[in-house]
Amino acid sequence: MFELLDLKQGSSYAGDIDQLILMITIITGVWFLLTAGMFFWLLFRFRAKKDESGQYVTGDEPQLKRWVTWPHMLILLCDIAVIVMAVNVWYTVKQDLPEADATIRIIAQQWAWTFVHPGPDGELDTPDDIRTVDRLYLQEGITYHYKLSSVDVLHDFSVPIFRLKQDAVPGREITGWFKPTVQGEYGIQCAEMCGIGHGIMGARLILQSASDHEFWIQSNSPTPVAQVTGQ
Ligand SMILES: [Cu+2]
Repeated sequence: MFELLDLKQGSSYAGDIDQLILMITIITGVWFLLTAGMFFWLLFRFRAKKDESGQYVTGDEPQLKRWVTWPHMLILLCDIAVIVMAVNVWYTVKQDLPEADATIRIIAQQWAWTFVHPGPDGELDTPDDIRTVDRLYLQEGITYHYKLSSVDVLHDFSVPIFRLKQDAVPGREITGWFKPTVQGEYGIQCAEMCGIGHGIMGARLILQSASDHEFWIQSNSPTPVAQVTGQ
């Protein structure tokens, strides 16, 4: 279904989030059809007729109360099912932190994204780090940790293909993770109103194969490997 809509899933947990949203849509959709159907059936069944006056119903009678109590119980059961599924997915995406193969830094500001990629040494916060603006280069198939911060106001790092959204809060460094699963070029956007330039605060995500990414790192590192390793 998601393939038909061309909603490409680009991270290891994108499918879980889509499943959850689909389940919620189905559950609420079924209840919507049931209640709307019942409503119109009652309108038709008890429509005004000649020589018949309306009946006043308080709803206190047990045989009438059932029509409220039973659907109420069933909806509570659906609520519990949705909560269990949602907490499960939330734990995977936001609470759990699988071991990282690489770590990047994401810095939000009005109105651009700065990305800091580890250089040839694979370590962040070393002289060979590669800084880019509005272009994030990642390798598919490996697990990343990101360290997200903001230098001014609230922003939100949103990557639709990952189904990821994370607020950037001034004064805090927020650590999260993702594992890209496809190659290609995709959109990144700011998903928190952050001032007059909010609408243009987009960036590009370039997901590369291992060899392409290695080539990108080697050709963009500000410091030659020899200087860093002392060889
Ligand atoms: Cu913003």
